[in-house]
Amino acid sequence: MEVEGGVQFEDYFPSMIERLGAEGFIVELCNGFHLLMDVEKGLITFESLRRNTILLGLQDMGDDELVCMLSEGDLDGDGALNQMEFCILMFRLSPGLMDGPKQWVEEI
Ligand SMILES: [Ca+2]
Repeated sequence: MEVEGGVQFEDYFPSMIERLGAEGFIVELCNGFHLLMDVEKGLITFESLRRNTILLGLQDMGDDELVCMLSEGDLDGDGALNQMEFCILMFRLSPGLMDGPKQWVEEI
């Protein structure tokens, strides 16, 4: 996943979907997950997120925002994001990107 410094999600994702198509976008999301995750746990934790946000050009995000992002995306309440939770969160952070994000979420 290549991100220029300071690019925001809302600017970045629509053009990415346009370029890659929905399927390619999902592949990129999975790549993003692997960039951000804690390798030993296979999950995105606060620590792994904080360590790796710079890779996504999100180094300006504060701890509060990271905590918020984690709690927003954490569906099973274990305090970390697994791959599915991360993908769902990314879709939710990108409102109006696709016609059927909910449908897609139900399929996985
Ligand atoms: Ca979780």
